[in-house]
Amino acid sequence: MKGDRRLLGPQTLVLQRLIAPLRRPGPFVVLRCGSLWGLSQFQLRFLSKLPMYKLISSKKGGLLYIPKFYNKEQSDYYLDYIRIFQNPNKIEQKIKGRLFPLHRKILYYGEKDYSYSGLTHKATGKIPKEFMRVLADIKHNNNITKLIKTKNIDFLNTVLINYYENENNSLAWHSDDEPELGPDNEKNILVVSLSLGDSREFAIRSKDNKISSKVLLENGDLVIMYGNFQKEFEHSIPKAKNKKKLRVNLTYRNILK
Ligand SMILES: O=C(O)CCC(=O)C(=O)O
Repeated sequence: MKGDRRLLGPQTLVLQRLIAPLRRPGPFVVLRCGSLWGLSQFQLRFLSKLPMYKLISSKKGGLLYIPKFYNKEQSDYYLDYIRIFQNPNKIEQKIKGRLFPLHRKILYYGEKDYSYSGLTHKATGKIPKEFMRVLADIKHNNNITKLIKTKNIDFLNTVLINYYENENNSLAWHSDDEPELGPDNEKNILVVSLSLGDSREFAIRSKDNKISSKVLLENGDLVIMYGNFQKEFEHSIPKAKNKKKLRVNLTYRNILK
């Protein structure tokens, strides 16, 4: 299975290196979902068609990785729609009072302003219905909602669309932990992230010991960060060493104020 191969190569070893030191304070493990959850044969059969991995997991939160949440046809269709009908903006970021061009283009839809790392995206209104589709598809997948312990994810009210046009476009280390993500933002932030187009590495690093690891995100892969993940970890999209074509990432969050 393709999803398995991506985790069973050197990346698994790297992930285990990340996970191992974290085991001491808490039970962080790489789980192949289905193996430890006492699921019925029927559920296991379904899960084997849609493998999911808790790459980082504790009672308080984690990172769920679902390779091929959308198949190639669905993902290509979505990417074509975004390429043809959406117009991303070149953004400038203020660092120490000076403006610098951001290493990627961005488009934002949401009911509230969203500010981070010296830039602000202005509210536009509700997420357009073509982008609500992803949330509806997650909501109808009981296996996912059970694992992230959130039945209803309609409360996510913004989508940030990142365009990585080539290998030089990147996203620096950060956590999604801004105050507008909620009063509970140390313990409970849900971020849903869909990848379309070319593959890119998604890097994760522990804030505590700075040990890092990577997982390759491909066309149609879904990542869900939940609970206290943002408190404990940072993530980034590093520049790629080899040539890359367009990758578009849709990231859904709940902005409160
Ligand atoms: O492109 C990605 O996969 C990550 C996006 C992300 O981390 C963000 O928008 O904060």
